[in-house]
Amino acid sequence: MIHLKIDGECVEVPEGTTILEAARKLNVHIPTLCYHEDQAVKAVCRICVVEVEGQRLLPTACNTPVSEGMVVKTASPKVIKARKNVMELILARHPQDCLICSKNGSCELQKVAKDLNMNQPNRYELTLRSTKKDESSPCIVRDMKKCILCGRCMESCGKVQGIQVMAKENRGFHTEIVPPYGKDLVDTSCVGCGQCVQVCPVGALSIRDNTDEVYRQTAAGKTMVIQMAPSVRINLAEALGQKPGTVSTGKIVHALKKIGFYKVFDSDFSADLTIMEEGTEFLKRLKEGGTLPMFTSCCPAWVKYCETYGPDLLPHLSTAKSPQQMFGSIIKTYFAEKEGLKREDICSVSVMPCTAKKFECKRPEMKDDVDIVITVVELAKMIRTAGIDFDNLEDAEFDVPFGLGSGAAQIFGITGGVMEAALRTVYEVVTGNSLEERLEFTAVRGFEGIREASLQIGDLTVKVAIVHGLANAKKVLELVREGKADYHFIEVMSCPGGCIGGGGNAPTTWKKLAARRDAIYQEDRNLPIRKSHENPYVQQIYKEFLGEPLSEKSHELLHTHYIS
Ligand code: HC0
Ligand code: SF4
Ligand code: SF4
Repeated sequence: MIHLKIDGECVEVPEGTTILEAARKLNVHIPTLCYHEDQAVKAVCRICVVEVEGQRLLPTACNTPVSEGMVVKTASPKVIKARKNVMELILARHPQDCLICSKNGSCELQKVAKDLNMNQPNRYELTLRSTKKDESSPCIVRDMKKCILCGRCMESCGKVQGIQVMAKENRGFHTEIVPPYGKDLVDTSCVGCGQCVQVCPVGALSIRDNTDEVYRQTAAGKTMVIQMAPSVRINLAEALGQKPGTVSTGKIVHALKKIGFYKVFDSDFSADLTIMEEGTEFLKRLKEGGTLPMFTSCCPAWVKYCETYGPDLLPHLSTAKSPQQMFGSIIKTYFAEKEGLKREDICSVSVMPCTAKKFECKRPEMKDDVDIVITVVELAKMIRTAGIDFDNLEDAEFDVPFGLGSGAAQIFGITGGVMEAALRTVYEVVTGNSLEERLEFTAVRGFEGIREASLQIGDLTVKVAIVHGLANAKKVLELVREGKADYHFIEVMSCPGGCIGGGGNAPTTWKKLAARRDAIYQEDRNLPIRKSHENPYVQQIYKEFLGEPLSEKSHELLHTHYIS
């Protein structure tokens, strides 16, 4: 163990600990910008400089290991002067339009500047990068004038997703982080997952904002209908400042009503519908010798990835649409008919933890089933704009008949959840036995990037794999290609942790993901119905409208095809 003093306080830490980590142990705050707790240390921004007794130069706390007897000052006049100088240099290349920036209020640069009390005019002339704003993607907006070159986005896209859409180009003063050959984002292999947005400390990468469209359609007199994804109830309160894992289902429903939605429905309903279709498709493939392993198809970033990097493997993808799109189809047909409305009278909105869902709803084969997707972050902004006192809002109930989902649907939002939901139903359908207290398939749970499990279902040993993060998916695709993956069923979600870690949420860390995970599993346990096939409204819609899973009508409305 190493003993040192930070700002006069003694601390004992293991060898190899950095000054930053040791300071955090003492709750001493050292500002950071390029540093991110889940990423490799980069030490490029230099805002975390500290003073170490006996050293003339100021080391960066994020990458300097502690040593025995070290005496550190984290906020001496010399340190503050140096940090202000670093900040002046950053601000000399950063637009000062904070009031109209998407990151206003949650910008890490803004916070560090405020904490540093930058109260003097900048000594350096403002010289912005000349890059144009890239609004080509339906999911993400790039405004590289605001980039501070921290490199976090490159690590998320490259290491977590294995895609590397953006890279550093040019040198020194002219350095930029850009897609290859000056391409617009929409012309690259970007899958729209938003993981780069998640880690961007400033407004250089932001979620495409579709909130104005919601206001426009409401003002135009459309019948506004919204569906809420499983993770939204877990993550929305956090985006409004509550602690991670604060569930606020009823308050969100109430807020959406106040904002002007005629019907507020639950995507958990259509997640149950997905299990009926996807589970039946899986059993059909098993029985009839169809293409296996079957891949889940509810994550649009994964679907796009598969289309781009594994076109030879597209027959493995389930043809089931995602719950978002299944719901869209039902709203514009069955619901419209019941309400005596034409499809064009309805504006079908969804609130999702996901940026890629904005792209999914625009795929031509999805028609206009879902007109607008807003993310958790956008809904949080709408709630603030409407002046709603969210914390003190009474709970309200979802509308019927699409306001009821099972616990199985609820866990769709976490990695392994779609698989677990499918297994609950497939097990009971195949064996005819009730799962009772063995309902929780803990073998498919966890945060390891690739997990596998074998389960006995009747006479069959079903082998499944669960993958999150596309860099992991890449490895599994390779195994399938080489014929080395003896799985029957593979779940892939692009975002670390699944949708609870989606790009449309407030910034995520593994620590926050653990709290969101505990909340989502608790929600499952709280629900009276925990298996998709037991959802009475799902049973009713098959009886009244769809017939049975994989019927002609189901194929027409609930299934899709892929484009290589
Ligand atoms: Fe997900 Fe979904 S669970 S993708 O992870 O399948 O976005 O939360 O809404 O569609 O239901 C996201 C979350 C959804 C869909 C569902 C699935
Ligand atoms: Fe990469 Fe995803 Fe960002 Fe696209 S959205 S650049 S794929 S991290
Ligand atoms: Fe969207 Fe979920 Fe896929 Fe992430 S894992 S891209 S949030 S559907």
